[in-house]
Amino acid sequence: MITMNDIVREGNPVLEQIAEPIEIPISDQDKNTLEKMLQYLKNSQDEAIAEEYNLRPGVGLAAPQIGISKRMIAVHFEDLDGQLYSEGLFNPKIMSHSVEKTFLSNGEGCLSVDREVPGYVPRYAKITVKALNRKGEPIKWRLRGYAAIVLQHEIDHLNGVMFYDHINKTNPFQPPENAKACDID
Ligand code: LHY
Ligand code: NI
Repeated sequence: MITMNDIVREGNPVLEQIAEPIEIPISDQDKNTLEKMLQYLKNSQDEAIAEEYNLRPGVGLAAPQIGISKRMIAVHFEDLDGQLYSEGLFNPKIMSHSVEKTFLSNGEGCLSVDREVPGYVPRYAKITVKALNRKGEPIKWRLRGYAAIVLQHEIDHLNGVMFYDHINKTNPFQPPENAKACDID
């Protein structure tokens, strides 16, 4: 199983690379890796398991974060209206996005970043994502708010982008233009 020992931290060049597309047909090895990534998220949200194995809770994980420079991500969370997103995605792509932006009022964190980086992270308020799910079937998700934020955070990792790259350096808490805050926890 994946634990925090497998998670690479900022400074590791794999987090700065553009990840390679997954080849079709998807190999059993890639499917296996993605299944393990999703399992990490589920384990990390189970209090007993997380305590036993010292897992930092997460709602999303991208393959470069376990040192694999390939375009796959896993997500496991409920959005603000209770809809469950629990899936592994191959070659996820943002097909379109709103002009309107949003940002988490509490800022973002990252499993690969062992420090707090304060500031608002501007994100598109709505996105449409296409991908292949963990069985290899095509999916299309229309997302807004929190769900849109999480997916943008993870897809950024496939492009070598960290959440703090988006924070305004002179004024980290300057509300982004055209943006409404997204409140969670
Ligand atoms: N995981 C973060 C986590 O805490 C993702 C995240 C996304 C945090 C948006 C906060 C806001 O689950 C990762 O760092 N994955 O890359
Ligand atoms: Ni991250």
